[in-house]
Amino acid sequence: MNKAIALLFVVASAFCQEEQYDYPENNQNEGNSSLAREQQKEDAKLDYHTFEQINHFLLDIERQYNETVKAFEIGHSVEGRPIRGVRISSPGNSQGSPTLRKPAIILDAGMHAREWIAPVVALYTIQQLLGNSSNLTDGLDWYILPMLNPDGYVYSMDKQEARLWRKNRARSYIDVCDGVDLNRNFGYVWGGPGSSDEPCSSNYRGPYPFSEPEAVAFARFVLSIAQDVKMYLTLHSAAQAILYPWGYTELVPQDWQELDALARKAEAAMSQVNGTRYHVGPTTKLVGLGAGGSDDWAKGAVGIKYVYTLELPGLFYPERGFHPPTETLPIIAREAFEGIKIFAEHAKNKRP
Ligand code: 0X9
Ligand code: ZN
Repeated sequence: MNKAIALLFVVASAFCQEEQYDYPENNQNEGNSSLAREQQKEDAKLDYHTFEQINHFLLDIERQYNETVKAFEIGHSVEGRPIRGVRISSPGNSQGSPTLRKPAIILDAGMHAREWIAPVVALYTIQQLLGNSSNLTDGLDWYILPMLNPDGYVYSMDKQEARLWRKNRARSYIDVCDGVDLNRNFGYVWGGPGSSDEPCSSNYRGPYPFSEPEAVAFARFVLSIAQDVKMYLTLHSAAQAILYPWGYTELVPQDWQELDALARKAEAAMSQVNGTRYHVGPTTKLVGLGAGGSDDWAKGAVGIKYVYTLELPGLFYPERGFHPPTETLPIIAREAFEGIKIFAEHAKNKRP
């Protein structure tokens, strides 16, 4: 385990000391309504997905909800896999007319290969948004990209020795080590502290900013819709925390109090599900420095005000930090979705 990751584990497990992750047999907040029972049945089916399943899901959901969902492709990975997303937008949306444009929110996952829980939550979010009871798509356009690093993900699923792979699969022809950490490759204060110039490091930032096609594809996509985007949420694991910028410095942005207040509101809602508490704070304070992240770039370079990295849990089960047992997935997903709802409500009120 490299030093940065080891530190993350030490720091995060220190934070998590008095926080037991209790998986309940019956969630008391659910009540007994038939809707809740239906939801519980659906949730019980949650499982990890292969890359093919994720793609299949996106295309399938587009077919099923063709009024609301549009699948799109932002580019390809090093090994040529498509990087896809869906736009979820209630009918009546009005591309084109500036007066009718809606605010937008971007949610991504899968930038780090081994963090398998993140795409599970992204797909769960899509399902919930399309469910009967959601009005979160009225007045808000969603762009959800569940798998930004398909090569790394496939590699981490292919063989047991690669289970903890984090980076993409860029080939190094000079060195012995492959892969770039996509969350150190973004071009805002690229090369700063908490990123490595050593190809064998799991925090290797790449040879230059935006050297990786996955990061370029995502950045171009964000820029193409930037004027509508009010919020960017990026799903990672497993520090059980809501992080806001900066990751490149110990300083905080001038509007940090607004970011902090909203994150605490989201965390309060998340903790209602099952009592799980998430840490809230600036990246550097909670998990240490890490320059070149997509979050810093989204805020610093693109100017999106509300930017959060949601670190899902995993450390409550230390030997399987990146692989929470399947039966805990419904709770993790529900907790995350409660937070995402709070964030989205806030984004909705921000006009483009
Ligand atoms: O280090 C990271 O990239 C993220 N933690 S993880 O354990 N999922 O790898 C945190 C990202 C926070 N943001 C920045 N460092 N910019
Ligand atoms: Zn991560």
